[in-house]
Amino acid sequence: MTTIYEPFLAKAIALLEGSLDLSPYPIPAGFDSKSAVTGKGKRETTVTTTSYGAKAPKLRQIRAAHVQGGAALQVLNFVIFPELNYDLPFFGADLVTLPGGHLIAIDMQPLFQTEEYQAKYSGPLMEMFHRYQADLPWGGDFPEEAQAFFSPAFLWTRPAETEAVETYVFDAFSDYLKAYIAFVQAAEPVSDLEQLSAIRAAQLRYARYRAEKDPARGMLTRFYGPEWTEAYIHGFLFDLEKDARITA
Ligand code: DBV
Repeated sequence: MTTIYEPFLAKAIALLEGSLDLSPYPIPAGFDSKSAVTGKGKRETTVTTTSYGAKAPKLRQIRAAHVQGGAALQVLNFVIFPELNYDLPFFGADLVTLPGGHLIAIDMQPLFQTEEYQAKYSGPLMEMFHRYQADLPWGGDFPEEAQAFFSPAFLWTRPAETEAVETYVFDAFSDYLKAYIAFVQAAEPVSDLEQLSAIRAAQLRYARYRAEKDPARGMLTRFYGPEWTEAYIHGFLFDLEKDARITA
C-alpha cells in the first residue's frame, strides 16, 4: 500500500531529476534505513525511517527523511541546502501525520530578512501562496523563535481531511518546488567576499537552529535511542557544520 507521503517524495525526485544535474549525496552508514518496533500487543508497529540524499551543481545537499509507522505515523521532512556561494533560500517541507492530525509546513526559507531579499525570493511566490492559503488556512500556534527563519510565503496549515493533503498540499508542494527549481536555474554565483561571509553565517545559523530545535528529536529518540538520533540529526539531517568548507 502506498503511504501518504510516498507520492510527494517521488514527485520531488522526478522534478529535480528532470531539471537539474543530480548526483548522489553520501548517506553515512546506518542512516540509510532504520527500523524499530514500538507499541505493545495490538498496537505493535514497526517504524522505519529511510533517507534520500542528492546534490546538484548549485545545491550542496538535497535530502529527505521519511518516517513510516502505519497510517497514524507518517512524516516526510524534505530540505534543500544551497551551495555557500549562492544567495538562494532553503527549500523546506515538513509534512507530518500523527494521531492528532496533519501538520504541514512548506516554505523557501530565507537567508536574510531584508526587503531586497523578500522582493527577489518571496515576491514571485505571493500569488501562489494566497491561492493555496484559500484552501490551506494558517495553522495557528507557531514557535515565536522560528519566525525569523520563515518567508512571507510560508504555508503553514493543519488540514482536517487527508484528502486535502493528497490534493491541495500535493499541488502546493509541487508548485513550490517548481518555483524553487526556477530560482536555482536563474541563480548566479556570488563572489563578493563580504556577501559570501554573510551567506555562510546565515547558513550556519539556520542549520544550527534546525539541529538544535528539531521537532522530531523526541519522536526519533523514543524509537531509535539518543545516540542514533543525535548522530542522524548532526551527521546527516543538518550536517553543514561537518562540511569540510566550514570546518576548514
Ligand atoms: N521535523 C524536522 C525533521 C523531522 C521533522 C528533520 C525527521 O525538522 C518532523 C523528521 N515536525 C516533525 C514532527 C513534528 C514536527 C512539527 C515529527 C511533530 C512534533 C510533535 O508534535 O511531537 C516546522 N514542524 C513541526 C512544528 C513546526 C514544524 C512549527 C510544530 C512544532 C511545535 O509546535 O513546536 N519546519 C519546522 C520548523 C522549522 C521547519 C520549526 C524551522 C525552521 O523548517
